[in-house]
Formats: sequence, C-alpha cells, structure tokens
Amino acid sequence: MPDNSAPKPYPSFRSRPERIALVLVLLAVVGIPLAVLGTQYGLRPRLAPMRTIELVGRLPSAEHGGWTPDTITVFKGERVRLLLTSADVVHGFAVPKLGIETDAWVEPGKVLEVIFTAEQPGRYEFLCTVWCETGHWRMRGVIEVIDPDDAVATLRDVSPPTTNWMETGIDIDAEHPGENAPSQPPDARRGAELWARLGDRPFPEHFADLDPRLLSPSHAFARLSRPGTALGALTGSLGAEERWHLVAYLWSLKAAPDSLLRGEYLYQRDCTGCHGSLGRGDGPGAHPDLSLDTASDMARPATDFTDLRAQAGASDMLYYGKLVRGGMGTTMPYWGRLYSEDDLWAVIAYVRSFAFKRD
Ligand SMILES: [Cu+2]
Repeated sequence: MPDNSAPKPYPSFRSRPERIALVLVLLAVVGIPLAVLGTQYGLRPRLAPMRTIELVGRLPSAEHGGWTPDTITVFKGERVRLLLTSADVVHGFAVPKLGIETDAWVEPGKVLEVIFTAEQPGRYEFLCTVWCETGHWRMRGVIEVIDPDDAVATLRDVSPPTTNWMETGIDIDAEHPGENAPSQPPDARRGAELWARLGDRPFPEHFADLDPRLLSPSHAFARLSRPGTALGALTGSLGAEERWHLVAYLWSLKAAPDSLLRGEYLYQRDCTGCHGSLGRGDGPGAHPDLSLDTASDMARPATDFTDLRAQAGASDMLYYGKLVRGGMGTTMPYWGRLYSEDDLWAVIAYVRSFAFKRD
C-alpha cells in the first residue's frame, strides 16, 4: 500500500478557492504595474481631452455656401479634432501652414476626421482643395490659434511670404508681353548641351549683376544677343532658336528637382481648376462666372501659361506678386496666406515648364 501520510516537499494548491486566490495575487502583482505604465506611456495621450469641431462644406453658390463655420478659434497646444462633412459634392481640405495637407476627400455621407495641435499662435487659413464649381476659390476659412498670454501673436499671419515684391515697383496687373519671344517652346536640355559646347564659365555668372527674380526670359534673350559684350561674342554664331534653348537652360538652373515636384503638387491641386492641368488656361473655371464674380466687368479669363510671348515677358517676381496678392479684377485668388515662401517659388518654377521644356 502506498504511504499517503508522508509529508509532501512543496505546498500544493489543489482546492478551487486556493487556485482563484493565486490568480488574483498574480494579477495584482503583474497587472497593476502594467496598467500604470500603460497609462503613462501609451494610453494617456489618447485619453487627453480633445475638442471636437464640426465643419461643413457647401458649394460656394449655395445658400450659406463655403465652410460653416468659416472661422474656428482654438487654443495654442489644444488637441483639436475636426469632423468634416459635405452637404453636396466632393470637397477637399488643407491647412497648409499647419502642415495639414490631406489628399482624402470630404465626401457627402462620410466624415473625414482631422486631428491637430497648433503649437504656434496666429491665423492659419484653410481651403477646399477639390475644384467643385466656379467660385471654388471662395471656399476658404481661418483657424485662429489663441495664446492667452500673447494677443498680438494671435492676430498674426503665420510665416508670411518674405520677399517684398511691391518694393520692385512691378505693375502686376498690367500685361507684360515679351519684346522677344520664341516661336516654339525652347528646350533646357538642348540649351545645356549648347552651353557645354561653348565651354565658358558657368552660365548664370553672366547674369550675376542682376537679381535673377527680376529677369524676364525676354530680357535674358536680349542680353544673349547683344553685340559687343562677352556673352554676345560667345553666342553670336548661334541662331535665335538656339539662344532660346540657352534661356530655357538658364531657367532650369533656378529650380531644384524637389522644388519642382512640390510646385507640381501645388499647381495640380490649386491651379488646374482655372489654368488647366497643362497650363493652357482651359480649366473648368477659366472663365469668370458673371453671376458670381462681382468684379466681372474687368474679369479676364485665366492666363494661358503656354503663351510663349506672355511667359517670355514675365519675370519670376511678377508671378510671385500675382500669387501672393491675387489678380486685381480677375478671379485669381491670393496664395500668400496659404503658401510658404518656398511653396511660392516652387509653383513659379513649375509654371515655367509649360513654356520651357526640361528633362
Ligand atoms: Cu471646392
């Protein structure tokens, strides 16, 4: 017979109450510290208070069209959740200077959630990023980020453009046809090959006495063709078409590849509605809607960027002024409160590609 009375070497928990007690103790020893750590490092941010604001987009021509509300006021450092809906068609949403550039649509019957925290007080403009009808550009609004300790900062436009184009005295509302213009789109790559063959110092050095932003392609062409100058002597054997390739090459040197990509993104998002995806001035909103646009007696159709004479006459600074301020007497809206300094130059560099071919 086995001896059941012998003492066991270790205690054992065989009864049900004993096992339950053991599980509870383990839960307490392991579970509580885990819960504390989880709250501290993982869960707490999600549990932080967050203000929810509903934003409704409507076609600009509709009653109460545009964004409702069109002014949103939040505190610096406050977590905000925007719930965006559309009352009619597909809209888009971006707050560029807050870094909110979602490519998601604001679709009827759906809710688009955008969460942000603004750390810098000031005024941030937002806009619709999907062309919805003529007057689409009216779909703008402002997020005011308040710092209770700094009322002045609250009123400030965040990171405004820094180039003072007005100081240059350019009349951005006047037509600027180039005195010289190519007969067909010049090619930057062919210009680069030509310059390499001429074997001179770097091309831009010949224009070092001028602010490149104030130089128009027509002006650059005139310099290339001037007899009695070093540059004129160098290019004197070239035909007009070849000299235009050189001008296109000069412009291609101004734009970094990543800037061109950014410019393309912004142009395709914000400019195609009127200027067309190929820059021909043939977007659906190219012609001002007389019933909507009050300045219609002066209103001009959208600029055609493939117009070689118009492009040849325009300096980059002219485009800069137009972008920052918008076109007087046209439906061209301002972008100075939406685009950063870099964004403005990026769009300008991209716009050149409609007239000047590059790789
Ligand atoms: Cu829109």
